[in-house]
Amino acid sequence: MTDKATRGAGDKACDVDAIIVGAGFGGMYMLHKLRQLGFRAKVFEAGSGVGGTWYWNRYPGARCDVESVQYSYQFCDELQQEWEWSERYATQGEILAYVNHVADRFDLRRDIQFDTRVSAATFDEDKQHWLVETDDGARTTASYCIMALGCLSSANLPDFEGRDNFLGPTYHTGHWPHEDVDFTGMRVGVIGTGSSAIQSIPLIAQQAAQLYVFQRTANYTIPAHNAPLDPDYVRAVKADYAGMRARAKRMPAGIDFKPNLGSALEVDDAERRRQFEMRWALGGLTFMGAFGDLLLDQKANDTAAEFVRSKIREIVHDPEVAELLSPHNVIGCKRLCVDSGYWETFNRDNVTLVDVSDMPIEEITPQGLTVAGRAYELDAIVFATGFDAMTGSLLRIDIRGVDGLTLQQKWTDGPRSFLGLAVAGFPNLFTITGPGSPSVLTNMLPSIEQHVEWIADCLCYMRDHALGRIEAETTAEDAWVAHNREVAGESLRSTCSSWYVGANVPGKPRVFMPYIGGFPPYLEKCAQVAAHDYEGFALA
Ligand code: N01
Repeated sequence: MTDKATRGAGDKACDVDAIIVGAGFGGMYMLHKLRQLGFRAKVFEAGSGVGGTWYWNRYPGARCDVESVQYSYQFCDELQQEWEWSERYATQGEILAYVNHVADRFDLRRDIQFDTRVSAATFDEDKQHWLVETDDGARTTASYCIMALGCLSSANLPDFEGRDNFLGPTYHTGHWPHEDVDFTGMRVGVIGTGSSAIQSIPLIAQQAAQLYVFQRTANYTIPAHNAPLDPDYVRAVKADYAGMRARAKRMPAGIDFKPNLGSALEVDDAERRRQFEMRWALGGLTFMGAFGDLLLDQKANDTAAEFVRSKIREIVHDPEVAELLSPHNVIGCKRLCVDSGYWETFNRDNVTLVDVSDMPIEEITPQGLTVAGRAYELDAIVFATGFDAMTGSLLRIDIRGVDGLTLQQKWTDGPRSFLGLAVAGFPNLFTITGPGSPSVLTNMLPSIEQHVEWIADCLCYMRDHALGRIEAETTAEDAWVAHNREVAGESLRSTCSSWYVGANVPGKPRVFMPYIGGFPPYLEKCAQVAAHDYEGFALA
């Protein structure tokens, strides 16, 4: 046992006070914050560079669907003043340049061990610390273990019959090569029509001789209307960055914009159309802010869905293709996509939409793939098939808590956590934007920063009070899980087969994973827990 005098300050017998897993936005800021507070911290990162999701997702057209001036750190005003975003929606390359700038500016790399994957993390009850094993065979001990794995970082590669038989190159959008991929003159197949596909298809279509898009479920997407940023707008944002950040924190998704809170059903057709046209012209995710009840009332939702279908019919010349592209599920239930020229791409002569909704892809062959007995000859295949979201990256690490309980065992029926920050049975373990927190339903950056700051405050509290162990109480966890389930049930978002509920991964338990109660009440709850001496946690 660690003696009381050394506890809380971080057990000096440990290699470090905190191990952070992942060097994306979460891990980078966590490292910076803990170092500032005098903790010894070390990051393990599987990639060769910083950036997490933006390090891996290099497919053509990859950009953020949250505006660049908001999808950025706010913890350092000098940083947000000095960095210049060039476009309304930043490209993957620009975001990667930004995270590299941050890593340099705060000298983060010296405490990040790249090209190192964490394979196991075990809580040692005698010593009250974590033992973390990495794929280089090393074992590192720490008082705290902080998982900063990202919500969408474990690729979902469906087990298609014959998948490995294909003779040409295959790509997954979430693990795109670092060197340029040139599809010029090729027959390319893209499997999937989620955000990654919707962003990459228009660009792949410009290169490929022939592009086949294999669509299982038609998806909703809103034009980005991306453009270079107006310097006057940037000046205005920078003059009141604090104001924008504060307004964002009062919004359910942590994004500063002006929603219309009225009902879609209480206005006449002309006014409803006017509101949708206005949001369509603005572009992007805030389309769902056209009315306050779009995700609460099926009839209200139907009006938005029909509006988008009418746009598809306007844009896509071939009525049969337009119909096939038209989704008929709840708009906004799966995450809304944001595109640049997606629907228009289906007017190109070299693009063919293949419906695999009723008749799935039968087999991948050496020359391509077959659907409904028809062979599609391909030179390259792009799997835009998404992620084992929110839990995938945590569960592929062998995490063992009290009494040897594994996280896999604990989460057999789906993830359970207190606030998406901690799990009962796993003391001194924190999850940045873990399941049960708003995370993917918000702008990830403020959500990440809030978690990092909450964890950092918690570790300071532990140090100040000479405490060495913090563990979520089962009762607090149960209550939070029940609350999550209740608020999810109030939203149409929980009603469809999305990755939010794990439906895209065969065998995954169906649980609505992110917290849907909104960013402001979540912030309040986290602050309240901390203010009441970490109510809901057992401290020792
Ligand atoms: O993945 P997805 P994604 N046969 O799961 C299809 C974020 N993101 O990488 O809908 C045939 O959405 C699947 O079909 P279905 C964002 O949060 C953000 O595109 O399950 N098809 C679907 O069409 C996003 O939501 C940005 O029927 C199969 C597609 O593959 C999240 O990442 C950009 C199949 C997967 O879509 C995931 O997006 C990109 C099968 N066996 C991503 N299995 C930004 O803009 C799966 N599919 C910030």
